[in-house]
Amino acid sequence: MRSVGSTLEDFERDLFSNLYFQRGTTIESASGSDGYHTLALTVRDRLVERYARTAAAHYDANPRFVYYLSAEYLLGRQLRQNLLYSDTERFVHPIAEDLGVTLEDLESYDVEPGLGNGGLGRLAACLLDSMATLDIPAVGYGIRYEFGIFKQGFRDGAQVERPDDWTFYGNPWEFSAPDDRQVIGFYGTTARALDDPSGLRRQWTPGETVRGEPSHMLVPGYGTQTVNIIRLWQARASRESFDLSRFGAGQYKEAVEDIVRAENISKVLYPDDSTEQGRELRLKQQYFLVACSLRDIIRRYRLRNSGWDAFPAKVVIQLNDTHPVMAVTELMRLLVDEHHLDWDLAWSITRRTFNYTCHTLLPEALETWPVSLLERLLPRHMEIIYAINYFFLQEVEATYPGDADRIRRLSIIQEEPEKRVRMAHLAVVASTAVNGVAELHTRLLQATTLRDFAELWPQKFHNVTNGVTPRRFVRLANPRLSALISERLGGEQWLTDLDRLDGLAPAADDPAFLERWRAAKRANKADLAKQVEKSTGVVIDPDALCDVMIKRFHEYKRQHLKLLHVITLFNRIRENPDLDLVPRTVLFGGKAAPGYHSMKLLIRLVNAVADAVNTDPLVSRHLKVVLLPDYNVSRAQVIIPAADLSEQISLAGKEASGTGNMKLALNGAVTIGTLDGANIEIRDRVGAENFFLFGLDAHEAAEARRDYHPREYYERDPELRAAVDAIAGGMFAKGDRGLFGPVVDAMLGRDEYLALADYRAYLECQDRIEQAWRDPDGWARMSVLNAARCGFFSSDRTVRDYCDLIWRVEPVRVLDGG
Ligand code: 26M
Repeated sequence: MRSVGSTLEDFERDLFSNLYFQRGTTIESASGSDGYHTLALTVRDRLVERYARTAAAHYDANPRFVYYLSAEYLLGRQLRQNLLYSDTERFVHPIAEDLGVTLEDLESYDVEPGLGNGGLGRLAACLLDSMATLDIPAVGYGIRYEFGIFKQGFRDGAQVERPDDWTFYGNPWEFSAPDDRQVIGFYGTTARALDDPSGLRRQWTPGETVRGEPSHMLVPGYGTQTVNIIRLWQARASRESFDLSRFGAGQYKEAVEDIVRAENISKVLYPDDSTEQGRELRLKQQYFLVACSLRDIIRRYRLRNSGWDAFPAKVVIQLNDTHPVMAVTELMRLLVDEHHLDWDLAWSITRRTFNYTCHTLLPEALETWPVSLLERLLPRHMEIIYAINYFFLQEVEATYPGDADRIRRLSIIQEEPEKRVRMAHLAVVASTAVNGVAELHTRLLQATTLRDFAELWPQKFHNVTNGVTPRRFVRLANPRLSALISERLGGEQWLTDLDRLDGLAPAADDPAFLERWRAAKRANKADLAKQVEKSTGVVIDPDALCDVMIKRFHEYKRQHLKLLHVITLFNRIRENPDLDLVPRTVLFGGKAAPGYHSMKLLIRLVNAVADAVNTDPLVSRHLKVVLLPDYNVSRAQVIIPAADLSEQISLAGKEASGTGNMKLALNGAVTIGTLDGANIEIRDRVGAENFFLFGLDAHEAAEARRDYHPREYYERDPELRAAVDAIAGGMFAKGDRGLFGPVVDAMLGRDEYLALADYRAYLECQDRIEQAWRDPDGWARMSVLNAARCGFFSSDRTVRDYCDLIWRVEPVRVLDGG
């Protein structure tokens, strides 16, 4: 194996070699982009060598592999991460200095692959990072969308979406692997396999075929030699698709029709989050992902194994929500139809291979697909679903004889108002283990959404509380705090053993330490202030309380409750300009799905309120409001280290877990939150005295919703009334009472997520926060204790839980190359 060498001289030599031979340019004529690509390739070379050793070690050990199937990944930028993981950042500074550039300049060319929407996609990336760090043999499979999550801009305060052409300048981090391409089918017909007496084996003749071309990106572990990969599929037309005769006849559009149709499959990420949107192309994407991935998994299995008996011992597949659940029917089809396994054996293998993670409780987010669509698009898979359901319901009938209602509730097929396939039911039936993503979420899943399944198979259900990688979200995002932590703890072991953060707890009573902790936060806030001014023109004060709400815009997350607080502060200051208020910057970040009209209107209102606040000379002395455009992983890495206050104010029982809550607490932000998702577990650990709790709990919220009249809250609370009236009266719309009418109507009409019921408790809690902020040492103490006690929320712990409870995989150590 070729060694790249580990010295500064080696690095410098390869840098110049890559500039010349890979970029084809010279130091005299190189552009900034050339510089970036050259550095990226040189760093990548260091990881390639580790990857080669990892692949060899995995081949030798023939271990059980985790295959993580996810329609989304939000990996974040790669350059800084890979410099850190390959321990080469120290080489870059002297070389860059010689050449008169900075690492910051070069990093500005590093594009983040936005191949996901939000929490679910970022969780996938954190788990991959931790699996590599823990030496777990794993491959992530996904789709190489040509366009990722849209770029968000504002025009007159309204969200405008621009395409994310993330590969425009090339992606130096990926390798294409055309030899591993796959061909998969859609549409067509099925027929009986003549030599199969059971009738369960059938023959599918697809009406259309599409090629899947894989590329992979390296997923290095931190502090270890393991480098795993994430394999992404791009759709290409099969080779015969170009119609030369039509082209010759001048029918240019028709000549390429089939190519365009095939390549549209991986064209764009669906920018929805927590809503199920039944679109044929989305289902095609899902099947494309799993059909290509399963063939690849089987190809890999066969490199070292023969027969099928050992398959579940060597392969464990984790379904990231229901998006990849067609993998279940595809594996059954491959085993039964193509490899002629008997149905029962195939089903036993399938059930022992799959596991399913559920990420929601919202009924509107539970995927279902019309039977009519599946019959047309994937006719054989629909037959297989019927057969799986038939045998499953026989099992149910045997357990609960004559309980027709239960059979109807459990069935994979929903009958009314039209026949649809319930993807979550299929996932549960076909999986060994089903998990929720926080304790409350798992409990509510068992008590509500999946209750009948939890009764039938209680031992299938597990909790695996989410986590986040401390490498990206503390070490890379917050180098100042990281240096302080390492100094105090006497080393960097905390980065791979995050429970060690509890060693900071005594420092919470050390005034000199608190001073330095505050100084790090202050410097991070100054960095953020520069970014905010650059992208919005708004000047913010780094000494003000930095109050942060960063997450997708969704009604259940209740950005509008935060806005009612802001408007109330606005009203209070205008009524009493001498009010002794704590200076505060309220920072929002987040995108709304392009079709989610109520949330796009709310974004417009946030921008309008921000404008009113920031341009009012009296108000803006105390308060600034900013909605930072185009929130993404890179922006998160700037905002999170600067946050003093973390807003986690979803209606209790609605947020499955949240992960931003963990990132913020680990960076010393204090949480104001409801008893929802992982907030509960954060509070249990940091202590009630270091967490600002308010509002209804999940049980109270469910009760209150039965007979709820938001108007009563509006009428009884003058400050609430004034805030709502300010919106209704057109104060933020130049007097136009119509513009934000729908926002007001939603609040006073149904108020689906009980914002008005929680308003007073929320405001009182914010008043307590102001009191706490006035005691700088007391606040810093809370801040330190939040970080010190959140080691549990490392995604390393999450992956260990998956390994112990679900995957039963062992690490494979990769030896150092020398
Ligand atoms: C579905 C159909 C069509 C198009 C898109 C979708 C879809 C995409 C993403 C639906 C939901 C999606 O994501 C849900 C999600 O992000 N859930 C979040 O998962 C996090 C990780 O477990 C949790 O922390 C969050 O609480 C949860 O909201």
